[in-house]
Amino acid sequence: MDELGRLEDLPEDYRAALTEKNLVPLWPSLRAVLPRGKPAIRTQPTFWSYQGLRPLLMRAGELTPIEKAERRVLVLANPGHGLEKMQASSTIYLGMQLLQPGEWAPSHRHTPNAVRMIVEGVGAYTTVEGEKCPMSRGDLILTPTGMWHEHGHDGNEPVVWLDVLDLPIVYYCEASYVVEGKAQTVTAEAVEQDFQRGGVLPAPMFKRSGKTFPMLRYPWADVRRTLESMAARQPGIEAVQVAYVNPENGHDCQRILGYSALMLRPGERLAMPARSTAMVFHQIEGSTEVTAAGQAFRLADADTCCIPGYEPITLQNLAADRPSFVFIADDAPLQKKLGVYEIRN
Ligand code: GTQ
Repeated sequence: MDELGRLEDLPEDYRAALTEKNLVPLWPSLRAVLPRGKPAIRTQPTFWSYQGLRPLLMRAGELTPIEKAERRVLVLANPGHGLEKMQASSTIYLGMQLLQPGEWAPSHRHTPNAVRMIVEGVGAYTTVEGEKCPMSRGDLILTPTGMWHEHGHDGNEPVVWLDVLDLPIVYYCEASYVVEGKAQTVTAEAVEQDFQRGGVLPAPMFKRSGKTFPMLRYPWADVRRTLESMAARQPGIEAVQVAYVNPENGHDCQRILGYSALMLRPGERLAMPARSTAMVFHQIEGSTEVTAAGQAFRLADADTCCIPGYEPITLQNLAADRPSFVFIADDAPLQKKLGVYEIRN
Protein backbone atom coordinates (compact mmCIF):
# COMPACT_ATOMS: atom_id res chain seq x y z
CA MET A 1 0.00 0.00 0.00
CA ASP A 2 1.14 3.53 -0.76
CA GLU A 3 2.08 5.97 1.99
CA LEU A 4 -0.90 7.96 3.19
CA GLY A 5 -0.97 11.76 2.90
CA ARG A 6 0.54 13.69 5.83
CA LEU A 7 -0.91 16.64 7.69
CA GLU A 8 2.00 18.78 6.50
CA ASP A 9 0.99 18.05 2.87
CA LEU A 10 -2.18 20.08 3.36
CA PRO A 11 -2.19 23.87 2.91
CA GLU A 12 -2.08 25.96 6.11
CA ASP A 13 -5.33 27.76 5.30
CA TYR A 14 -7.19 24.47 4.75
CA ARG A 15 -5.95 23.05 8.06
CA ALA A 16 -6.94 26.24 9.85
CA ALA A 17 -10.41 26.14 8.27
CA LEU A 18 -10.88 22.54 9.43
CA THR A 19 -9.71 23.31 12.97
CA GLU A 20 -11.99 26.31 13.17
CA LYS A 21 -14.97 24.02 12.44
CA ASN A 22 -13.79 21.19 14.81
CA LEU A 23 -12.96 18.94 11.86
CA VAL A 24 -9.95 16.62 11.43
CA PRO A 25 -8.74 14.79 8.30
CA LEU A 26 -8.60 11.06 9.01
CA TRP A 27 -5.89 9.92 6.58
CA PRO A 28 -2.83 11.40 8.35
CA SER A 29 -3.86 9.60 11.54
CA LEU A 30 -5.48 6.48 10.11
CA ARG A 31 -2.53 4.18 10.79
CA ALA A 32 -2.19 5.49 14.34
CA VAL A 33 -5.71 4.37 15.26
CA LEU A 34 -5.76 1.33 12.95
CA PRO A 35 -2.21 -0.03 12.84
CA ARG A 36 -1.72 -3.05 10.60
CA GLY A 37 -2.02 -6.52 12.13
CA LYS A 38 -1.52 -5.61 15.79
CA PRO A 39 -2.67 -2.76 18.03
CA ALA A 40 -0.39 0.02 19.23
CA ILE A 41 0.15 -0.89 22.88
CA ARG A 42 1.15 1.51 25.64
CA THR A 43 1.18 -1.09 28.41
CA GLN A 44 4.78 -2.10 29.14
CA PRO A 45 5.90 -5.27 30.84
CA THR A 46 6.27 -4.01 34.42
CA PHE A 47 7.35 -5.62 37.67
CA TRP A 48 6.64 -4.50 41.26
CA SER A 49 8.65 -6.13 44.04
CA TYR A 50 6.74 -6.48 47.30
CA GLN A 51 9.91 -6.28 49.38
CA GLY A 52 10.76 -3.15 47.41
CA LEU A 53 7.45 -1.38 47.99
CA ARG A 54 6.63 -2.60 51.50
CA PRO A 55 8.91 -0.16 53.40
CA LEU A 56 7.44 2.72 51.38
CA LEU A 57 3.92 1.58 52.18
CA MET A 58 4.77 1.29 55.90
CA ARG A 59 6.25 4.77 55.74
CA ALA A 60 3.00 6.03 54.22
CA GLY A 61 1.41 4.61 57.37
CA GLU A 62 3.59 6.98 59.43
CA LEU A 63 3.40 9.98 57.12
CA THR A 64 -0.32 10.00 56.41
CA PRO A 65 -2.99 9.18 58.97
CA ILE A 66 -5.93 7.20 57.58
CA GLU A 67 -8.22 10.22 58.06
CA LYS A 68 -6.04 12.12 55.60
CA ALA A 69 -5.95 9.28 53.09
CA GLU A 70 -9.39 7.62 53.23
CA ARG A 71 -7.68 4.76 51.40
CA ARG A 72 -3.92 4.47 52.11
CA VAL A 73 -2.73 3.03 48.84
CA LEU A 74 0.42 3.02 46.75
CA VAL A 75 -0.65 2.59 43.14
CA LEU A 76 1.25 0.12 40.95
CA ALA A 77 1.49 2.31 37.86
CA ASN A 78 2.65 1.30 34.40
CA PRO A 79 5.23 3.77 33.02
CA GLY A 80 3.95 3.06 29.50
CA HIS A 81 0.74 4.88 30.35
CA GLY A 82 2.48 7.63 32.37
CA LEU A 83 2.67 7.10 36.14
CA GLU A 84 0.17 9.91 36.81
CA LYS A 85 -2.55 7.94 34.97
CA MET A 86 -2.40 5.31 37.75
CA GLN A 87 -2.98 2.44 35.32
CA ALA A 88 -1.39 -1.01 35.25
CA SER A 89 -2.90 -1.56 31.79
CA SER A 90 -5.54 0.14 29.64
CA THR A 91 -8.31 -1.25 31.86
CA ILE A 92 -6.67 -2.45 35.09
CA TYR A 93 -5.79 -0.45 38.20
CA LEU A 94 -3.59 -2.03 40.89
CA GLY A 95 -2.88 -0.67 44.35
CA MET A 96 -1.29 -1.92 47.57
CA GLN A 97 -3.41 -0.81 50.50
CA LEU A 98 -2.28 -0.63 54.13
CA LEU A 99 -4.53 -0.66 57.17
CA GLN A 100 -2.97 -0.38 60.63
CA PRO A 101 -4.51 -1.92 63.75
CA GLY A 102 -7.53 0.06 64.90
CA GLU A 103 -7.83 2.02 61.67
CA TRP A 104 -11.01 2.30 59.67
CA ALA A 105 -11.39 3.16 55.99
CA PRO A 106 -14.88 4.67 55.84
CA SER A 107 -17.89 3.35 53.98
CA HIS A 108 -18.40 4.37 50.38
CA ARG A 109 -19.63 2.97 47.11
CA HIS A 110 -18.47 3.66 43.60
CA THR A 111 -19.14 2.68 40.03
CA PRO A 112 -15.82 0.88 39.38
CA ASN A 113 -15.65 -2.75 40.53
CA ALA A 114 -12.93 -3.76 42.97
CA VAL A 115 -11.45 -6.96 44.33
CA ARG A 116 -8.95 -7.40 47.16
CA MET A 117 -6.27 -10.09 47.15
CA ILE A 118 -4.99 -10.25 50.73
CA VAL A 119 -1.20 -10.09 51.03
CA GLU A 120 -0.30 -10.10 54.72
CA GLY A 121 -1.63 -9.71 58.25
CA VAL A 122 -4.72 -10.93 60.07
CA GLY A 123 -7.59 -9.28 61.88
CA ALA A 124 -8.81 -6.93 59.16
CA TYR A 125 -12.10 -7.24 57.32
CA THR A 126 -14.10 -5.59 54.58
CA THR A 127 -17.81 -5.13 55.11
CA VAL A 128 -19.70 -5.23 51.79
CA GLU A 129 -23.42 -4.34 51.91
CA GLY A 130 -23.54 -5.54 55.52
CA GLU A 131 -21.62 -8.77 54.87
CA LYS A 132 -18.47 -8.99 56.98
CA CYS A 133 -15.61 -10.55 55.02
CA PRO A 134 -12.54 -11.42 57.12
CA MET A 135 -9.19 -11.09 55.36
CA SER A 136 -6.31 -13.52 55.37
CA ARG A 137 -3.49 -14.25 52.96
CA GLY A 138 -4.70 -15.27 49.49
CA ASP A 139 -8.41 -14.63 50.12
CA LEU A 140 -10.22 -12.83 47.30
CA ILE A 141 -12.93 -10.38 48.35
CA LEU A 142 -15.23 -8.71 45.82
CA THR A 143 -16.55 -5.20 46.24
CA PRO A 144 -18.59 -4.94 43.04
CA THR A 145 -19.96 -1.81 41.41
CA GLY A 146 -22.42 0.19 43.50
CA MET A 147 -22.00 -1.86 46.68
CA TRP A 148 -21.21 -0.16 50.01
CA HIS A 149 -17.85 -1.17 51.43
CA GLU A 150 -15.58 -0.20 54.29
CA HIS A 151 -12.44 -1.69 55.79
CA GLY A 152 -11.76 -2.22 59.50
CA HIS A 153 -8.96 -3.81 61.51
CA ASP A 154 -9.28 -5.50 64.95
CA GLY A 155 -5.88 -7.21 64.86
CA ASN A 156 -2.48 -6.02 66.04
CA GLU A 157 -0.20 -6.04 63.01
CA PRO A 158 -0.32 -4.18 59.69
CA VAL A 159 -2.63 -5.66 57.05
CA VAL A 160 -1.84 -5.22 53.37
CA TRP A 161 -3.84 -6.20 50.34
CA LEU A 162 -3.71 -5.79 46.58
CA ASP A 163 -6.63 -3.82 45.14
CA VAL A 164 -7.60 -4.64 41.56
CA LEU A 165 -10.12 -2.28 39.99
CA ASP A 166 -11.52 -1.62 36.53
CA LEU A 167 -11.12 2.08 37.35
CA PRO A 168 -9.20 3.07 34.16
CA ILE A 169 -11.91 1.84 31.81
CA VAL A 170 -14.80 3.12 33.92
CA TYR A 171 -13.02 6.48 34.18
CA TYR A 172 -12.47 6.48 30.40
CA CYS A 173 -16.23 5.91 30.02
CA GLU A 174 -16.71 9.09 32.11
CA ALA A 175 -18.72 6.94 34.49
CA SER A 176 -16.44 6.85 37.56
CA TYR A 177 -17.71 8.42 40.77
CA VAL A 178 -18.08 7.71 44.49
CA VAL A 179 -20.81 8.24 47.11
CA GLU A 180 -19.79 8.46 50.78
CA GLY A 181 -21.90 6.92 53.51
CA LYS A 182 -22.03 6.08 57.19
CA ALA A 183 -20.71 3.00 58.95
CA GLN A 184 -22.61 -0.14 58.01
CA THR A 185 -24.32 -2.53 60.38
CA VAL A 186 -23.06 -6.07 59.97
CA THR A 187 -25.99 -8.27 58.90
CA ALA A 188 -24.25 -11.39 57.57
CA GLU A 189 -21.04 -13.36 58.00
CA ALA A 190 -19.35 -16.23 56.19
CA VAL A 191 -22.00 -16.38 53.44
CA GLU A 192 -19.48 -18.17 51.21
CA GLN A 193 -19.92 -21.30 53.33
CA ASP A 194 -23.31 -21.82 51.65
CA PHE A 195 -21.48 -22.23 48.34
CA GLN A 196 -18.84 -24.65 49.59
CA ARG A 197 -19.87 -27.68 47.51
CA GLY A 198 -19.86 -27.27 43.74
CA GLY A 199 -23.16 -28.53 42.29
CA VAL A 200 -25.22 -27.62 45.36
CA LEU A 201 -26.70 -24.15 45.87
CA PRO A 202 -28.92 -22.54 48.47
CA ALA A 203 -32.49 -22.54 47.05
CA PRO A 204 -34.97 -22.05 49.90
CA MET A 205 -38.55 -22.63 48.68
CA PHE A 206 -37.06 -23.50 45.28
CA LYS A 207 -35.66 -20.00 44.84
CA ARG A 208 -32.07 -19.14 44.10
CA SER A 209 -30.98 -15.65 45.05
CA GLY A 210 -30.43 -14.56 41.44
CA LYS A 211 -28.05 -11.93 42.79
CA THR A 212 -25.50 -10.52 40.37
CA PHE A 213 -22.87 -11.06 43.08
CA PRO A 214 -24.08 -13.86 45.36
CA MET A 215 -20.59 -14.68 46.70
CA LEU A 216 -18.22 -11.97 47.87
CA ARG A 217 -15.42 -13.91 49.59
CA TYR A 218 -13.36 -16.72 48.04
CA PRO A 219 -11.20 -18.16 50.85
CA TRP A 220 -7.69 -19.12 49.73
CA ALA A 221 -7.76 -22.37 51.71
CA ASP A 222 -10.66 -23.62 49.52
CA VAL A 223 -9.10 -22.44 46.25
CA ARG A 224 -5.74 -23.99 47.15
CA ARG A 225 -7.36 -27.29 48.09
CA THR A 226 -9.18 -27.40 44.74
CA LEU A 227 -5.95 -26.74 42.81
CA GLU A 228 -4.08 -29.40 44.81
CA SER A 229 -6.79 -31.97 44.16
CA MET A 230 -6.94 -31.13 40.43
CA ALA A 231 -3.18 -31.57 40.21
CA ALA A 232 -3.31 -34.90 42.03
CA ARG A 233 -6.28 -36.28 40.09
CA GLN A 234 -5.45 -35.01 36.59
CA PRO A 235 -1.68 -35.27 36.10
CA GLY A 236 -2.08 -34.75 32.33
CA ILE A 237 -4.12 -31.55 32.55
CA GLU A 238 -2.99 -28.63 30.35
CA ALA A 239 -2.96 -26.13 33.23
CA VAL A 240 -3.97 -26.48 36.87
CA GLN A 241 -6.15 -23.38 36.89
CA VAL A 242 -9.46 -22.31 38.42
CA ALA A 243 -11.66 -19.33 37.59
CA TYR A 244 -13.38 -17.16 40.18
CA VAL A 245 -17.03 -17.32 39.10
CA ASN A 246 -20.55 -16.54 40.23
CA PRO A 247 -21.50 -19.89 41.83
CA GLU A 248 -25.15 -19.57 40.75
CA ASN A 249 -24.56 -19.27 37.02
CA GLY A 250 -20.89 -20.06 36.42
CA HIS A 251 -20.24 -16.69 34.76
CA ASP A 252 -17.15 -14.59 35.51
CA CYS A 253 -17.49 -13.20 39.04
CA GLN A 254 -17.37 -9.63 37.72
CA ARG A 255 -18.41 -8.16 34.39
CA ILE A 256 -15.28 -6.29 33.29
CA LEU A 257 -12.21 -7.98 34.78
CA GLY A 258 -11.68 -11.73 35.12
CA TYR A 259 -9.83 -13.54 37.90
CA SER A 260 -8.21 -16.95 38.19
CA ALA A 261 -5.71 -18.87 40.27
CA LEU A 262 -3.05 -21.07 38.75
CA MET A 263 -0.90 -23.77 40.28
CA LEU A 264 2.44 -24.60 38.70
CA ARG A 265 3.57 -28.01 39.84
CA PRO A 266 7.19 -28.37 41.06
CA GLY A 267 9.47 -27.46 38.14
CA GLU A 268 6.50 -26.96 35.77
CA ARG A 269 6.87 -24.72 32.72
CA LEU A 270 3.67 -23.43 31.10
CA ALA A 271 3.65 -21.81 27.65
CA MET A 272 0.58 -19.65 27.05
CA PRO A 273 -0.38 -18.43 23.57
CA ALA A 274 -0.66 -14.71 22.87
CA ARG A 275 -4.08 -13.37 23.81
CA SER A 276 -5.55 -9.93 23.21
CA THR A 277 -5.76 -9.14 26.95
CA ALA A 278 -3.08 -7.64 29.14
CA MET A 279 -2.50 -9.85 32.16
CA VAL A 280 -1.54 -9.29 35.78
CA PHE A 281 0.31 -12.00 37.72
CA HIS A 282 0.56 -11.88 41.51
CA GLN A 283 2.52 -14.50 43.44
CA ILE A 284 0.45 -15.97 46.29
CA GLU A 285 2.91 -18.68 47.33
CA GLY A 286 6.19 -19.97 45.86
CA SER A 287 8.20 -18.42 43.05
CA THR A 288 7.67 -18.05 39.30
CA GLU A 289 9.58 -16.69 36.36
CA VAL A 290 7.30 -14.82 33.96
CA THR A 291 8.83 -14.43 30.48
CA ALA A 292 7.19 -12.28 27.80
CA ALA A 293 7.99 -9.52 25.31
CA GLY A 294 11.75 -10.04 25.72
CA GLN A 295 11.64 -9.63 29.49
CA ALA A 296 11.86 -12.08 32.38
CA PHE A 297 10.52 -11.28 35.84
CA ARG A 298 11.19 -13.49 38.85
CA LEU A 299 8.22 -13.33 41.18
CA ALA A 300 8.69 -14.14 44.86
CA ASP A 301 6.00 -13.94 47.55
CA ALA A 302 3.54 -11.06 46.93
CA ASP A 303 5.40 -9.74 43.86
CA THR A 304 3.24 -8.55 40.98
CA CYS A 305 3.79 -7.99 37.26
CA CYS A 306 1.82 -6.87 34.26
CA ILE A 307 2.28 -8.17 30.69
CA PRO A 308 0.72 -6.43 27.68
CA GLY A 309 -1.71 -8.22 25.40
CA TYR A 310 -0.76 -9.95 22.11
CA GLU A 311 2.38 -11.47 23.65
CA PRO A 312 2.95 -15.18 24.27
CA ILE A 313 3.84 -15.74 27.93
CA THR A 314 5.87 -18.49 29.58
CA LEU A 315 5.55 -19.26 33.27
CA GLN A 316 8.19 -21.32 35.03
CA ASN A 317 7.94 -22.58 38.59
CA LEU A 318 11.41 -21.72 39.93
CA ALA A 319 11.25 -24.38 42.64
CA ALA A 320 11.75 -28.07 41.91
CA ASP A 321 10.34 -29.20 45.24
CA ARG A 322 7.19 -27.14 45.82
CA PRO A 323 4.24 -25.77 43.88
CA SER A 324 3.85 -22.16 42.85
CA PHE A 325 0.47 -20.43 43.21
CA VAL A 326 -0.29 -17.39 41.08
CA PHE A 327 -3.30 -15.07 41.07
CA ILE A 328 -4.18 -13.78 37.59
CA ALA A 329 -6.28 -10.80 36.50
CA ASP A 330 -7.19 -9.79 32.94
CA ASP A 331 -9.94 -8.00 31.06
CA ALA A 332 -11.18 -11.03 29.10
CA PRO A 333 -14.81 -10.60 30.32
CA LEU A 334 -14.87 -7.07 28.87
CA GLN A 335 -13.11 -8.02 25.62
CA LYS A 336 -15.46 -10.99 25.11
CA LYS A 337 -18.50 -8.76 25.55
CA LEU A 338 -17.02 -6.29 23.08
CA GLY A 339 -16.26 -9.11 20.63
CA VAL A 340 -12.55 -8.23 20.39
CA TYR A 341 -11.10 -11.11 22.42
CA GLU A 342 -8.54 -13.16 20.49
CA ILE A 343 -6.18 -16.07 21.06
CA ARG A 344 -3.33 -16.25 18.55
CA ASN A 345 -1.95 -19.74 18.23
O1 GTQ B 1 -10.65 0.31 49.10
O2 GTQ B 1 -12.42 1.26 48.33
O3 GTQ B 1 -7.14 1.15 45.73
O4 GTQ B 1 -12.14 3.13 46.56
C1 GTQ B 1 -8.85 2.66 45.11
C2 GTQ B 1 -10.12 3.15 45.33
C3 GTQ B 1 -9.15 1.14 46.95
C4 GTQ B 1 -11.22 1.04 48.27
C5 GTQ B 1 -8.38 1.66 45.93
C6 GTQ B 1 -10.90 2.64 46.36
C7 GTQ B 1 -10.41 1.63 47.16
